[in-house]
Amino acid sequence: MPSFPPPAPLAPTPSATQWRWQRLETYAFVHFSLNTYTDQAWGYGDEDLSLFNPQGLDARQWARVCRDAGLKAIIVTAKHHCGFCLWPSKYTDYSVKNTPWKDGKGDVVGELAAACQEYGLKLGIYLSPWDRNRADYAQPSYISYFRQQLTELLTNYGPIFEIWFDGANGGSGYYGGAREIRTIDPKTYYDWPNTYSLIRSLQPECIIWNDGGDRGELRWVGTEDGFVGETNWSMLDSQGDVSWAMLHHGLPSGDAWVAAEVNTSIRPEWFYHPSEDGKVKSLPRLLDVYYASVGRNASLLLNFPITPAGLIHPNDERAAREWAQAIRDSFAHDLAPQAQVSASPVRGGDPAYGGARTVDGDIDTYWATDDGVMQGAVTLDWGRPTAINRFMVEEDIRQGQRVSAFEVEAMVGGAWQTLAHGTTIGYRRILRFPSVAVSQVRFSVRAARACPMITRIGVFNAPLVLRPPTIMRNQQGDISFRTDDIGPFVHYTLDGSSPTPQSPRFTAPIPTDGGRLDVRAITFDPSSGQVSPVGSETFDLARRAWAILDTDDPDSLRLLDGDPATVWHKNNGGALPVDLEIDLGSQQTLVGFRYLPDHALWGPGIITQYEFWVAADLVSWKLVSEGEFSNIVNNPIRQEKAFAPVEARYIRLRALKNGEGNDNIGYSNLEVITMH
Ligand code: FUL
Repeated sequence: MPSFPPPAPLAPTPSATQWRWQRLETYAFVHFSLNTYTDQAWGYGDEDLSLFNPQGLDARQWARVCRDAGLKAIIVTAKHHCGFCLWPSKYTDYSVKNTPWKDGKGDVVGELAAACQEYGLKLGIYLSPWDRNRADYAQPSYISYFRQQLTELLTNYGPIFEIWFDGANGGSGYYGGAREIRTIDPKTYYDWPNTYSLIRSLQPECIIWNDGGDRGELRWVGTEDGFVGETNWSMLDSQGDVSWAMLHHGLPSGDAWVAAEVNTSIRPEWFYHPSEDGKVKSLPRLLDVYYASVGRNASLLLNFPITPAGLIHPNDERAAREWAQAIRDSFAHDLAPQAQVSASPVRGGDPAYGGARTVDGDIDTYWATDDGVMQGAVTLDWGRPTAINRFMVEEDIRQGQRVSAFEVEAMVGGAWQTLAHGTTIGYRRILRFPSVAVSQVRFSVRAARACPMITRIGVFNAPLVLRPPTIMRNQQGDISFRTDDIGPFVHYTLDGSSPTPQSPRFTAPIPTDGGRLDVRAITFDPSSGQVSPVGSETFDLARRAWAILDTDDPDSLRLLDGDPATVWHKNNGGALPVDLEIDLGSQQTLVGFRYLPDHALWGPGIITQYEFWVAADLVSWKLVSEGEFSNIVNNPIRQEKAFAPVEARYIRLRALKNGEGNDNIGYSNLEVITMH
């Protein structure tokens, strides 16, 4: 028992619900709807109900995979933007009850609720505020409908731990046959305060996520790519607008506790698309997501697209299991409790607040300094060289988030050297660095909002995990690779076969004949013998003879250099549409195109509405594809559109709209797909 009084809490602090939620750390999303059967990211609301027939649906398989992957809950898209309901809602015909599945007697939400209960998981609900099917969307009566549905979902399926209100709102849709664009103001239209009261009355312990016009109890982190800012405060202001930077970093001066939830899909898109079966995130990528979410004071909501049969795909299941195993292996042996631990200064000189409290396995004890003392250090001494490559640290956030700058140093061969710097800590911060043999580690708090309260320090030596290289093809057709790992080699094949360390090693760009290619590559660490997962990319004919028309800006060639890291921007001096016209150099049979936007974090100029035109002669253009790149702003992945075969020499990608509503259009890469 401390003889010296503990520090006073530093407002704001998490509610009991927020604290319970934070301790879940990782949980799952499942995306399943009519989109699953139409290969779409966003259904329009007029999709045929007879398409929905998941003959092999097994919610117990979803729950088993999630439980085995260490995920603590599942949030299901009970209703996505298309308005289709996975439960037999009394208030619409557009639901499972009018599908062939189980003769209309099925209930996906009900089956999942039972499976979650059986596997010890919590259940969460995604209910899209935007409904592209509903005739009265944008009128007041829709809000009653929305609340009736919410009432069904929060009444009939047991405890709901989280409710998810998506931010995508208003726009084009079927709307009961009107087929028009409807605009709403998400701040006023949904009347959130009364919806929140309804939630509280039905499920007082349910946590609210809302990106649809009001502050929830959790926040989106401003990207669907699986990472929050390295600086990540769990606070925001309760009033006023929230900028993207605030979503990504929180606000140290914020007066409300609104912690970060990182949401990302195990594949590029949220719903199932057969073309993504080979695009499941690799183990290194999934580990990056873990370190950039749970390792940065956020929780992780990891999505599994459900297949048309009604299952988590075996590739996704394998990836999730490998990922969970790698996390278990990385943190299996905490070296910190084996060290002699000391701290300076210590609150009131009382050992109840001493350094040893950071390694005692008790989340209710901590190292703390005196009030007003914002700096101090904890030293761990092993007395002999010990290999380490991970440092974990946790604050007692129930007393408020405090630390804003810290440093980790190590005694290496008799001298102190810096291993890593950090800003915020929060619930948990994990730092990675190359393995190094150290005899001591010193963790120093350099700045804080109030005296630091550190509940845990962990030190680990995680197994090395290599990542597949980025595969690129330039305009000439040469192949090259890029790897973030330092030291390992890249080995590749150009014929679609699996590469091994005996395959050719990449040293310089590889010239090719410009034909179609199926390239595969690995990174290989000769010192440990370790090999990365295989990366793969298919390329159409090289773009050797391509010429970008109507520009003499040399930077425009960036959209043909094959490097996803380079971009070119074009505008018309104020007016849309913006056309990108290209001469392919010869007549070809085209069947589709691929567009990679400026996908840097919040890269500007992402095309959301497009037209794709072709011509044989620059005079008689023909429109061959048009529509939206659904969800591309939040998830700026490569878009691929197919169309009926057409002979053409010229192509035009017309940007009708971009994410910002201006005429600045960004292109990282543009390719065509030719018939073969
Ligand atoms: C986004 C939606 O528009 C996507 O389709 C997906 O549901 C994702 C989780 O949220 O905003």
